[in-house]
Amino acid sequence: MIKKLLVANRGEIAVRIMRTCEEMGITTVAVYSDVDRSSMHVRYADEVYCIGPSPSSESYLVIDKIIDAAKKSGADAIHPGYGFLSENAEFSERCQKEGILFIGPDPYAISTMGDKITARNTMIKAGVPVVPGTTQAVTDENDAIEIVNKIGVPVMIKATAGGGGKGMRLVKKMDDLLPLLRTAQSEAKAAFGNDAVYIEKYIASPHHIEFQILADKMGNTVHLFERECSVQRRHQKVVEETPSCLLSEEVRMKMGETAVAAAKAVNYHGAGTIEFIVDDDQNFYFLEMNTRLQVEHPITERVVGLDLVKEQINIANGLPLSFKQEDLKQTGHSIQCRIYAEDPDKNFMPCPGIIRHVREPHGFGIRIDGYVYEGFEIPLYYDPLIAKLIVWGQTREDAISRMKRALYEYKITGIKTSISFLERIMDAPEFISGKYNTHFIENNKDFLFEKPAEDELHRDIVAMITFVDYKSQLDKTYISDEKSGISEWKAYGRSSGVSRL
Ligand code: MV4
Repeated sequence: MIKKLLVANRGEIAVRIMRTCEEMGITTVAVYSDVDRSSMHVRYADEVYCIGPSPSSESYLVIDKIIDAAKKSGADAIHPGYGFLSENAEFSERCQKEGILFIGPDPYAISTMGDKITARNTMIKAGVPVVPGTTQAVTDENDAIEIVNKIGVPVMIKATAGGGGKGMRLVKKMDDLLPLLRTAQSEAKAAFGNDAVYIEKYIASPHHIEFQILADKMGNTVHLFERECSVQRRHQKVVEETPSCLLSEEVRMKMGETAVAAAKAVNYHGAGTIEFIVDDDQNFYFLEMNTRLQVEHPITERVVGLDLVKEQINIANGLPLSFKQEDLKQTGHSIQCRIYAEDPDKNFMPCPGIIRHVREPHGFGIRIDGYVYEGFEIPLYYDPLIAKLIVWGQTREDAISRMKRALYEYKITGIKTSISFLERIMDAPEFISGKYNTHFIENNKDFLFEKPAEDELHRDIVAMITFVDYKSQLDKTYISDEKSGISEWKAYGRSSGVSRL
C-alpha cells in the first residue's frame, strides 16, 4: 500500500492532491523550482525537495530530477497531476523501471492515445465513432487533394502528435488546402518533432463534451458521466459544467457506454477522460483521450459524490472499484470557473505579481481549489491559473445564481484576474439559456467585453476601495454593532449602498 507519495506538480493541483493524501494518511513529498520556494504546495507537504531553476524545462519537466527526489525521499508513488509529465509515456515507463507506482495508466495507453492517428484507428477497431477522415498520415499532396475532394470542404488538418487544438488548421476552400497542409506539417515538425498530419471532416459549431472514466486493474470500467466544456478561449477551457444541457438521457447513456468501450480498447486503468465533439443533432464523435486527471474534475466529484484522487490512489494500490455503473448517478448541477492571473481588458495578457488581498467566497455549495495567499508572488514561468471556483446547486439556475454570488464575493487585489470576465459569462443570455457551443465567446464578444458604463465603473472603484479600506480596518480591530446585529462584513455588500460589481 502507498505510504509516501511525491506530487510531481505545483500550484492548485499539487495542493489538491496533497489534501486527499492527508485524509488517507499518506505522507506527501513536494518538488519545487527556485521561484516556487514559498508556494503553497511546498508549505503543505511533509517533505520538500528543490529540483532547480524556475523554467519548467529545467525543473518540473526533468524526469531524472523527479525520479531522484522520489528515490531520496523513499516515495513509493508519484502523482503527476495534469500538464508537465502527466501524459509522458517515457516517464510512466521510468517509474515502472524504478519500482515507483505511477498514479496513472501504463505507458501503452499513454502512447496509444498520445498519437492521434493511432488513437483514431484503435477507436475505429473498437466501434467508437470517429469523425470521417483519414486513418493514416497525409504525406502526398495529390493524395490530400483526392481525400478532400471525397470528404468535401471544410476539413480540419490535425497533427498526429498534437492535441488540445495544437497544430490544427481549418481548410474552408480547396485552394487553401496545399498551403495550409504545408504550414500544418512544418508547425508540427517544429512543435512536436513529428510532421505527420491527418485530415478530418470539419464538424461545424460543435459542443466539446467529455466523459470521465474510472477503471481498476481488474478490468472494471465505469463512466462518471459528462462535462460540458464548450466555453473555451483559444482551446483553453474557461467554464465547465455538468450535466450538459444538450444531452438527452438516451444519448448520455450511449456516450457513456462508448467512453467505456474506448477505455477498454486500450486496457485502461486509472482516471481518464474521453473527449467528444457533438453536433446540434447530438451526433457524437471521438476526439481524443486524456490519460490524466483533468483540471475540471471537481465538478464531476461534486455531482457524482466521489474523490477522484482517492479513487486513483486506490486503483494504483490494486484495489477494485467499490461501486458498479448502476450505483452511480448525477445529483444536482455543478459549474467550475477557472480564475486566471490575466487581464481581460488586455487580451488576457498574463499578469503575474504579488497578491495584496484575498477574500474568498464561502457557504453552502462552494469549493475553491487554489494556491494563492496574501503576499504570494505569482511566478511568470507557469500557466497563470490561480484558482478554480466550483459551485453546486440543486438545479442549473441555482448553480448559476450561486456562481454569480461567489464571483461577486471573490476579491483578489494586487494583480489583474479574469473574475470580471467570468461574471459577464454568467450574465450572458446565451450561457444562461444553456444553448451554447464552442463558438460561445466569439459569438458573444460584444456582450462579454462591453466596457462598463461610467457609473458602473465608479461603483466598482468604490466597492474596491471600500473592500480594501475595510480590510485594512479589520486588520486593526473588528467592529460590530451587536444591537443591530450588523457586522462590518456587510461594509462591502449591498447594505453600504455599494451595488453589485
Ligand atoms: C475538431 C472540431 C471540429 N471538427 N475536429 C480538437 C482539439 C480540441 N481541443 C478541439 N478540437 C476540435 N476538433 C473536427 N473534425 C472542433 C474542435 C474544437 C475547436 C476547434 C477550434 C476552436 C475551438 C474549438 C473548441 C472545441 C473543439
